[in-house]
Amino acid sequence: MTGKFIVIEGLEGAGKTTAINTVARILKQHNINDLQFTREPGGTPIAEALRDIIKNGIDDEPLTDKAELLMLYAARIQLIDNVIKPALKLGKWVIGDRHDLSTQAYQGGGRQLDKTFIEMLKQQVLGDFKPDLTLYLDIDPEVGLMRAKSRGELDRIEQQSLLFFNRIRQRYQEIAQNDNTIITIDAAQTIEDVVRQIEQVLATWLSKQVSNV
Ligand code: T5A
Repeated sequence: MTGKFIVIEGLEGAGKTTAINTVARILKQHNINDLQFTREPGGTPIAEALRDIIKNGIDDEPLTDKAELLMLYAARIQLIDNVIKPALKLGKWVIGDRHDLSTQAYQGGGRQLDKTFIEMLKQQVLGDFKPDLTLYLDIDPEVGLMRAKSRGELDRIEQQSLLFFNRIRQRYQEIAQNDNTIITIDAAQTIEDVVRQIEQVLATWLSKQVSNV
């Protein structure tokens, strides 16, 4: 039996780390122990090198929006082909810290890159590969960035304007509304309530997977 691919999405400081730990704990409670964790961009040596460039740039050279987009897809396909697909084939369950939805939201919504161009790249690079389930942690960017800031310096993307992050949130919400593999979690709640909501949502989803077998 092949594994499943579950992705956690959301703005900076939405609480993805807590959500990932919660998902892993619940899967283990359901005797799903063979887990593979990934993060994007990153997760292979080449993808991690690209992550560093995407997050920090190199010297003062401006990184164009299109180059950023292409690097994200280069990193993603390295991860999918070398880590995610082999893991799923072995029956492992993969828990992803971000995936393609981030590109739709950040590069599509935030950077306002052409939708047709992104869609064409997505089709060429990913084909019909997509997560089985995405938990989208919805947070007001002002709250999320404040949480992220409290941990230290902000990177190249985190230094963008609030308007940029509001556009990202709007795109996340639009896509989530129209895709029934994406479940929205209210990330403005206390950590305990976020954990409880994820527990409920995942238990329901898992019971449907069992009844579909
Ligand atoms: N990117 C990525 C793109 O532009 N396009 C893409 O296609 C992809 C894949 C990745 C950057 O790349 C961009 C998006 C990002 O800018 P990253 O370092 O992985 O960089 O950034 P994030 O994924 O945003 O990581 P963060 O660590 O900033 O966000 P998290 O993981 O959501 O935050 P987390 O869980 O560490 O929580 C932050 C703090 O808030 C507290 C936590 O304890 C922690 O201190 N917290 C709460 N506090 C109160 N109430 C709650 N409910 C809380 N939940 C967490």
